[in-house]
Amino acid sequence: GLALLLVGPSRLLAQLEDANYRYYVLDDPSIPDSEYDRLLRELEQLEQAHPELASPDSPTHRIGHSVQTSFGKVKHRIAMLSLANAFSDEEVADFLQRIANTVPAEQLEFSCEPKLDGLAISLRYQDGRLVQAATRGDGEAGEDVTVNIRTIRCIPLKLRGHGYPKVLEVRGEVYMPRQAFESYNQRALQRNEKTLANPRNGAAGSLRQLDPKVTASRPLSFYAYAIGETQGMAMPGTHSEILALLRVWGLPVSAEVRTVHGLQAVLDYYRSMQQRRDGLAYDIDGVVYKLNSTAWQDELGFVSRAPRWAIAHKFPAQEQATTVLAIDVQVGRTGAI
Ligand code: D41
Repeated sequence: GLALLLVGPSRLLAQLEDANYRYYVLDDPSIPDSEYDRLLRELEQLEQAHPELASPDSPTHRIGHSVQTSFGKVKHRIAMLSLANAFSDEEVADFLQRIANTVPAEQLEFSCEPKLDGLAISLRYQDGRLVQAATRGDGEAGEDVTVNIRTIRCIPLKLRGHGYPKVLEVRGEVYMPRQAFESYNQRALQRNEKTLANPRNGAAGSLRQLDPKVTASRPLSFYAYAIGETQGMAMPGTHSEILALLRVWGLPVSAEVRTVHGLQAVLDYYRSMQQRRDGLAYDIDGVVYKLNSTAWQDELGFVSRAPRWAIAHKFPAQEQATTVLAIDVQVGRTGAI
């Protein structure tokens, strides 16, 4: 009996973590949602009966109880840089040319990624456990949104496996998938609640909630796109290998990431993402090119808080300012305007 109890929660926990990984990171679900919910309820019951066996990293502990009065401040150990923008092929060509002045031609390899329209955050893992999550803020310091971030189901509370560094900071974007945004607003309308203006505002507003229960009710998601501080392990020498490792450790990375060589190839990536834009599950406002070699990244450094080795190639804006020319008011049969 005792042996079963000891094994019970940790086996269930492993099953739930595995199901989560297959669903959110590999995009290849292993069990139906109903089975996941059944396992979660089983774990809940076991933990209620034997609280001493419950792990703080259990999926039953994603939502904390405390409502905060404000967010603490977090100084980033490594600044979160901003991204320079390119609005045309010529500006991208200039960006590559500047790099080519320093970097040999055969090293002009770029990791290309969609540029998600969300909110940049930094996750800090210590010994594989999520200990802190902070917004980007001004890049030097942000706000402590740990309790809110913990409610996002695709963000692992514990890293997978054993090969991760003692300290690992993961940078990425919190976003609201388009379909989830639509469903959320439909429900809000039915209940006479406030709707969200757009997925980006939805993501930002949801993380700014002082009550984690409110954040938990918002359909948020996350993609990792960089690392910050690491301790206790040498990281690979290319950005694409780093992303691949983050994925192994259980972090969601966009399936659209590609490694390509040279100007023509990055522009081809831009065109193909532009074509596929409407079919993606999330809003993007462009793509990002990052020089793949971290040694050459370090060599290039940064100017005015933006790395010289990365650039955002923006799509033409879809939202435009406009002028209302006239409003025609009609009076209905019942007198309603
Ligand atoms: O998808 C994004 N919004 C995105 C943002 C991305 N895919 N990559 C990014 N990479 C960086 C560097 C190169 C500085 C690590 C970023 C951002 N930065 C970024 N997000 C907000 C400010 C900067």
